[in-house]
Amino acid sequence: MNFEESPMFRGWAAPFRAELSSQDLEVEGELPADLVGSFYRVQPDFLYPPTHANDVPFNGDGHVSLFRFTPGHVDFRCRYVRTQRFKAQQAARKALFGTYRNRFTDDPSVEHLSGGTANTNLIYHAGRLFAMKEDSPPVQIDPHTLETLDDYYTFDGKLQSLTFTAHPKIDPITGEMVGFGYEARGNGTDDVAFYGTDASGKVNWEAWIKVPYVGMLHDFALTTNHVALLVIPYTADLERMRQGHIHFAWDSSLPTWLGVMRRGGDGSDLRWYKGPLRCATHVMNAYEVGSQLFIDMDMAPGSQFPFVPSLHEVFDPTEAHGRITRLKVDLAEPAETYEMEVMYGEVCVLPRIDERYWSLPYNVGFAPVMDFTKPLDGARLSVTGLVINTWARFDHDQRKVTTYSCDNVSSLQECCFVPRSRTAREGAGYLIGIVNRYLEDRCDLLVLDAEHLDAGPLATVRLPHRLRNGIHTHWVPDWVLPVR
Ligand code: V55
Ligand code: FE
Repeated sequence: MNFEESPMFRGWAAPFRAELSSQDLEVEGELPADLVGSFYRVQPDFLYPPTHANDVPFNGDGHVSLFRFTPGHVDFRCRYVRTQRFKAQQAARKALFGTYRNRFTDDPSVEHLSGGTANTNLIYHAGRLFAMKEDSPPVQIDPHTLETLDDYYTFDGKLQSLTFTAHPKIDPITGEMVGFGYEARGNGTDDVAFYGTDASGKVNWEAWIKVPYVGMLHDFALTTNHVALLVIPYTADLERMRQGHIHFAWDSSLPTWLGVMRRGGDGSDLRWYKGPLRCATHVMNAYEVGSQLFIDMDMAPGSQFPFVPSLHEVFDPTEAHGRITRLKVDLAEPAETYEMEVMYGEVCVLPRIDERYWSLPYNVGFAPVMDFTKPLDGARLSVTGLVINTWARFDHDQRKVTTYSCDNVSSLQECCFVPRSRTAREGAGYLIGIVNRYLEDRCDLLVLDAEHLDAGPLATVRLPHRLRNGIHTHWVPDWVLPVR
């Protein structure tokens, strides 16, 4: 196919395909003097058009942007990640990998290569920056140049899992990074492997478990002493893959399962709590108080990805509306189900926090919101059918919501919280992220005061071109990675 054939890959959604460097982006307003560090983001960006008409945006090649903030200046660069897939296709000058995470549809010449696209998220830990896709090991890239350093990073050979999540978390107390791989012994397998690495990047924990059914495990919950996973019914079935379908199908006949186990253990204490059919991909944060575990996720009644086939019904956009929901279990009780509380009415995706509070009791969250009370313009229709026009801050102690909304010919991408300093109180700092300017075919980067979202941007950093809708973003402060 060519890009024009699918609304998922044409117009605003067309691949960007270029690699650029720009010094001193234009700035309107005032850049805060203490906003110093590196803002990373990644977008899926097909270098060559998909080989299969059923392919999905999640299968694009990882294309990373860096906005480097020094006092008074923002410098930009963007580069493709040189994954094994990217290098093979670049050399062949065409696509060799088939549809989304389906190795049966690949050209036989790439059988021995990793299909990872590194297109989902980035994290900086122990002096290394990783670009990640949940179907493969992390890819290590240079935090200054974005050059690819290791296209298959296995933590010194210790990563036995064939996969590693795009959502590892760093324990702010111990400095450990904890993550996991699902379908860890290959596509369709029910094995999950957890890994911890210490503050120096050495593996210090590995535990293998089995899941009740093979579903998408996009994110996980980390608390001081536990990890938790929610199995949702984007199911992976080798038979369907053999027939040429993408990796997942939404199976609304299945329940969700919340698995909870101790960190550092061998997995034998794993308990499964059943819940109703839900779609929930991202964890805002999780924490424990005594024997109680709290896990905050954006949760929807039905499938949230229209491009993933549903087995039993047609996709319903209203069923895709996710709301921040607190899942609760008390490990001292013999319960077989988890409890749920919908915390806010706002329809949101991609929740974030002040990550100095990862795994700990916390009060402040952020998320892009679809505010249906604001006028929506057709120009802003995203590929998921959801139009993000608002960034919200959630103060859990008062259940208070504060928002910033863009104009009705723009839309917002993921937001990212930047603490004002190493020791600033929770939620004191900036909220930054990309805004799509549809009428100008351009993007800006917005900088807001995270405690005064309703006051509008402090600074608008102008890009001379558009970027695609990205997936996730990651801020690395100057005190972690010096940029001055
Ligand atoms: C997600 C994103 C992916 C993926 C699976 O929920 C799940 C987000 C960008 O790729 O492959
Ligand atoms: Fe994600």
